[in-house]
Amino acid sequence: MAETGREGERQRARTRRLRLEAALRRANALIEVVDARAPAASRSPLMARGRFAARPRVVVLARADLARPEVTRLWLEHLGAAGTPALAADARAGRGTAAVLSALRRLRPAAEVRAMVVGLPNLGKSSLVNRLAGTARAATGDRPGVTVGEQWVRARPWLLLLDEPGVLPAGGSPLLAALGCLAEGEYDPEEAFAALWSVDEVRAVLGRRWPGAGEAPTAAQALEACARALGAVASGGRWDGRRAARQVLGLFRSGRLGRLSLELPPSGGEEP
Ligand SMILES: Nc1nc2c(ncn2[C@@H]2O[C@H](COP(=O)(O)OP(=O)(O)OP(=O)(O)O)[C@@H](O)[C@H]2O)c(=O)[nH]1
Ligand SMILES: [Mg+2]
Repeated sequence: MAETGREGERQRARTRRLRLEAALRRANALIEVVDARAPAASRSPLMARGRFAARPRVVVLARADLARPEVTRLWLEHLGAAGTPALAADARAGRGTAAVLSALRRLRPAAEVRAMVVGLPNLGKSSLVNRLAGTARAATGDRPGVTVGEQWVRARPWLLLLDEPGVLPAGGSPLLAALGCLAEGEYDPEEAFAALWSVDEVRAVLGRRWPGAGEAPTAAQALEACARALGAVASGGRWDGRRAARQVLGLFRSGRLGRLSLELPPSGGEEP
């Protein structure tokens, strides 16, 4: 049974890859969208593969309003030093999107740019398409899986954008779940909490907010401290870890824990 599930997942991943590769033939550029809070972990593994790796691109660090500006700056320097035009954007407020347009124009100054927008689910790809086009043509929503089919949007006389559904690496990961890339029911909230808690800066923020959550020796004990502070109690008076984890994840995703970056760029000059 488990084997069948894994086989099914492999098949679906293959189908998605083939569909994206087919779409790529009609595009001459990529807008690679990553999460500014974790630009390496949220990078689609597909982007390092042959056909995708060779395509001229602009990397957009999306949801930059939720990341620490000084860390985002380090990422932009790191990616820029590796030769990739990289920009930070907040597609909800429209910040940074004019610079994305200029970078796209510079990719192919004399030709029509047909840019495919790719990245993990729920990072704000469709919101970015709408901002670049100055319309609300692409459907957006506060959960992964809103875009279901591909859609070309004319953004400028010289620019066509291809909005694509988000593609997750097989199996996802607790960190990607914490970032909001996995649908409810497809991940364990307590594991996603543990992934967040393992980041020093997040631990410090949690500890300042809820006594015991920062210095607890394990993620489970930290979660218990959060559950007590949040009043997340299940029937029988036991603390409710799942509920507390969901609440903390919600606070993190909406920025109510403050601006947080989960990764620093590597010190060398290579791409993430
Ligand atoms: N804080 C913040 N939220 C954003 C930003 N861009 C988009 N969002 C929100 O993130 C959610 C997902 O946005 P979408 O544009 O639908 O994301 P997507 O990548 O197209 O998602 P899928 O189509 O499901 O893969 C929405 O609730 C947006 O309002 C941003 O820069 N900052
Ligand atoms: Mg979308």
